[in-house]
Amino acid sequence: MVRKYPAPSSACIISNKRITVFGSEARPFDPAKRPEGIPADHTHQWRVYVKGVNDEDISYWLKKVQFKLHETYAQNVRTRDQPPFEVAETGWGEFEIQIKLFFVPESGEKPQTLWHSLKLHPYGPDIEGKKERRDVVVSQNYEEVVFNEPMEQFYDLLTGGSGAGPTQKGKGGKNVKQVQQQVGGRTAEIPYEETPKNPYSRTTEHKELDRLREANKTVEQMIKEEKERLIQREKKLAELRESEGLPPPTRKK
Ligand code: SLL
Repeated sequence: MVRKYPAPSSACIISNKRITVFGSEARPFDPAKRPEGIPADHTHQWRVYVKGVNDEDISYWLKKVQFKLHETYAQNVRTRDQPPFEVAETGWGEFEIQIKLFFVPESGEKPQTLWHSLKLHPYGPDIEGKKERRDVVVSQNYEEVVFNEPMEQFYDLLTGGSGAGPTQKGKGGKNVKQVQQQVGGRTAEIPYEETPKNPYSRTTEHKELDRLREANKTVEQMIKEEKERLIQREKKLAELRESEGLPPPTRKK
């Protein structure tokens, strides 16, 4: 029988989170230095990857990654069962890449699917400059993986333990504090500060949250501006219609 820990209360659930970084890097070929053997219609080289924050090792909980490329690629499902979890390719077009994460069996977790939009062409500010310099086009995201009810062995893996995990007999209801005491101060909670062995900490988590909040603000600002533009356009449209003697536009419900 597989013994599980009592489900932690929601206040303690952060103990079981891990972050992955996934994304792509692409660069157009220099026409003067095209590598040999690349199909003539291929314009870019690129790679898609899954890795840890600050390149930390994640193979103790991530077992394998399956990348599903566009059907125009031969053998479009590419599996990597050890780091680096990445696929390097060349091509001509952008597409959605399905990334399936498979966890170590001890985790008891089902595979998790992510999607990544492969970006070949520069975006954001100074597109022309980026094209001219043939800058690398990076598109990167973060995904939080939550291990809901880590089993004993896996708890040890997550906490870097030696297998001397809690030994209390079954019976749910023990709170997490007790579990922590029984493992001699080791904890599955995220430490406050990073250490060389564990670059993921609450500090990095907070930094990441700050970054997300900033990104959110930018998006909200963009939406606001877009709404204002829309209002202006509607006004203009109403004016034009009026000058043509047409009735004012009716709003779609
Ligand atoms: C597009 N919907 O039309 C996308 C599809 C597919 C890109 C992009 C394949 C290279 C090869 C390749 O670059 N596919 O021929 O092996 O933009």
